[in-house]
Parts: sequence; C-alpha cells; structure tokens
Amino acid sequence: MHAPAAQDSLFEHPAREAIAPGAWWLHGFARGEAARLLTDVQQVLAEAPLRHLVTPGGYRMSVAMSNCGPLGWVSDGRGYRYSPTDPDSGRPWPAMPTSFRELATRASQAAGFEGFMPDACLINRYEPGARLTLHQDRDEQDHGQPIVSVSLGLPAVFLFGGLKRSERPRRLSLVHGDVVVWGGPSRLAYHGVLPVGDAAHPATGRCRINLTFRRAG
Ligand code: MD6
Ligand code: FE
Repeated sequence: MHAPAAQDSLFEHPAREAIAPGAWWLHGFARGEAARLLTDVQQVLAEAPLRHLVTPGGYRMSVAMSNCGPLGWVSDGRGYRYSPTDPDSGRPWPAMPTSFRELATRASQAAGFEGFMPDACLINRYEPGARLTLHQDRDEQDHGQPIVSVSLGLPAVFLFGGLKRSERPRRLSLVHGDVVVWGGPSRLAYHGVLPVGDAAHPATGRCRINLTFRRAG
C-alpha cells in the first residue's frame, strides 16, 4: 500500500478512492515517477513507433498506440488480439521497462490485487480530440487478473460503467499521475475516454499518454 500521509493532507480527496467493487482510483499514485516513466516511454517509442490502428470494422482509431513487453495489443481487419511481434516491423515488441513493471505491481497491490505480473503494456497517445468509445477489455486469457491504467500529461474524462453497456458510466477526471486499477467483479466493466481537450501540459505537451498494463497470455 502506498501511503504518503503528506499527500492526504495536501489534497482534499483520499489517495485511494473506490469506484466500484474491485475498481480503485489511486490519485497521484505515479506522479513522483512520471518523468522517469515518460523518458522510458520515449525509449520504447523509438523502437516501436506510435501508429493509428484500424478497427475490425475498418475505422482508423483516433488514439495512436504502441506496446512493450512480451505481448502487444493489436487491431486490424481480422480482429483484436495480442501479438508477440510488432506487425509494422515483424520484430518482438520492446522490453517492458523496469519502471513500468514495478509501478504496475505496486499499483495493483495498493488496490488489493497480489501477484500481478503484467506481460503486456499498451501505450496510448491521445492528441486533442482523440477518444476511446465504451468497450470491455476481453482479449486477455485470464480475467482473474486486473488491469492497471496510468494517466500522464493532459487530463481526460474516463468513463467507467458496469457490466452492461446500457449502464450509465461514472465520469472520472483523470489527471497527470493518476492510476486506475480494475479487476475482480469489475474486470469486465465497460470503460472509455471522452475526447481530450486542447491544452498543453508541461510534461507531455499537447497530448495525454496512457499506459495500460495487462496479463494477456
Ligand atoms: C485509456 N485504454 O487509454 C484506456 N482498452 O485510458 C483502454 O481502455 C484500452 O487503449 C483496450 C484496448 C486499447 C485501449
Ligand atoms: Fe480498455
């Protein structure tokens, strides 16, 4: 459990906020290590550049994506899946930086999930206007493992709904350094991101970077 008492007194919200059963918002959890994470993001992207994937339905995604770790999430006309290689280069995805792996494990522990060992980290870049429609993450083999999502740079409204698309989602205003963890009864909750507003952030410029960690294989 991360428990910086100073943070609790500096901010009016609690460091760890329950969103739904098994879902937690860890306010500012990664803020102290954000610079390191962003340096490591650049390292990964130098090897596996961001690209706009195409959905199985033929739409170009507004979010630009890449991956690191043994498996990477990809989408094309044949569907969504995890691949050990980058389809653009044919090479394995870059190694997952230690800073990423350690953060994902600490955050999952803070949310009550022991022994989370991610084998996939999706890197998402949202430029102003980019969004992600409401969806479930169900391409992973073991839905007993949680998902850890780290927000860097520009703020965004994260939609967090229920197990049915028709359930009205909660709206969480995620800022630089926030982490959301969902698993257990919330593992298949619908979620998405509203279009990111146009602004500049000192750490990233005109974009939001999201790291999503999963145990995919
Ligand atoms: C986010 N990303 O970028 C959340 N899910 O804040 C996702 O929920 C996501 O980017 C499945 C596949 C790709 C994604
Ligand atoms: Fe998702």
